[in-house]
Amino acid sequence: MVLTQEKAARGKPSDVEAARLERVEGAAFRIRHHALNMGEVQGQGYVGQALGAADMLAVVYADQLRFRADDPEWDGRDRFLLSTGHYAIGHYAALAEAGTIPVTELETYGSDNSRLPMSGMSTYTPGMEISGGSLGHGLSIAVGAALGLRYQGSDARVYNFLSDGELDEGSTWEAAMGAHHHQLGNLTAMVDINALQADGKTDTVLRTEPVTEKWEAFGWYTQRVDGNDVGALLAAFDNAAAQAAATGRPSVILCDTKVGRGVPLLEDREKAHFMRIEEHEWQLCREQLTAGFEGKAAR
Ligand SMILES: Cc1ncc(C[n+]2csc(CCOP(=O)(O)OP(=O)(O)O)c2C)c(N)n1
Ligand SMILES: [Mg+2]
Repeated sequence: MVLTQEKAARGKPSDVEAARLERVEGAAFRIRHHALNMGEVQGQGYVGQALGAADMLAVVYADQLRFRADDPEWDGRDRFLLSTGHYAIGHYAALAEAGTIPVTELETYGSDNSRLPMSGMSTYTPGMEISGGSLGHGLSIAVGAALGLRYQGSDARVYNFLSDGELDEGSTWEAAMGAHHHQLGNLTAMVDINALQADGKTDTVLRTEPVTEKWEAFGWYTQRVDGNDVGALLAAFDNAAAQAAATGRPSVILCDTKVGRGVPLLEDREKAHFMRIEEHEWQLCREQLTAGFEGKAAR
C-alpha cells in the first residue's frame, strides 16, 4: 500500500511535467509555422532567427509570462522586452499563439499600414513593449523597468530577450553591472546565442566567448543550455526563479540555438541573417517542419 502511494506520488509530477513539455513544444511548433507563413508574404526576412528562437519564445509565452491576452497593458503583467527589433517576426508569432494578436493578422506582416512592421515598434503592436531596432538598449530599459516595478511594490517580473550580437555593445554590460548593483532579482535575461550576426559568424565579427564566465563575473546567476531543448529551457527558467527568490540576484539564461531550427532546408543556408527563400520552397519548409514535429511526437 505504502509502495503504491509512493509510486503514485512519484508518477504524478512526471505526468504534469510531460503535459507541460507537450504544451510548450506544441506552442513552439505553431510559432515556427506562423513565422514561415509570415516570411512567405515578403519572400524573405528574418525567418531563420524566428525558427531558432521559437523554443525560447514558446517557453516564455506558454509557460512563464503572466499576462492578459485581451489586455496587453494590464498593470500587473510581466514585461517581455524584445531587444532585437529584427526578431519581431518570431515575437508576432508568439503573440498570435498567446492570443494577443489574431492569427489572421499575421499575413499583413511587413506590409504598408500593418500593425506588424518588420522591426518591432512599441507604438504599433499590442504586446510589443519596446522598439528594439537600435540594438544594445533592451537590457538598460529592462533594468529601469525592473527598478520601477520594485519601487511600485509590484511583484511583476521583467524578461529581456537579447541576441549574441548585442553582447558586442558596451551598453549591454553597463546594464548588466547596474542590475547586479541593484540586486534585481525580478529580472531574467535570455540570450539567443545563434553564433551569427549580420556581418557573419559571431566569432569572426567580435569574439565574445567565454560568455558564461563574463556573466558570472558581472554577478548574475548564469546558466547555459541548449536553447532548442524545451525541457532544458523549462528547467533553467525554474532554476532562475528559485535562485532569484533565494538570493535576489538577476538571472541570465544563455541559449545555444540553431538558425532555421526545425526546417532542415534552412538550417545550413548561407546568408542566414536575412534569408531569401524561393517561392516553391515555402511549402517544402512547412512540410519539413510538420514531419519533424510529428516524428518527434511519435517517438
Ligand atoms: C546599434 C545597432 N548597430 C547595428 C545595427 C545593424 N544590425 C542589424 S541586425 C545586426 C546583427 C546583430 O547581431 P544578432 O542580433 O546576433 O544577429 P542575428 O543573429 O539575427 O543574425 C546588426 C549589426 C543595429 N540594428 N543597431
Ligand atoms: Mg545572433
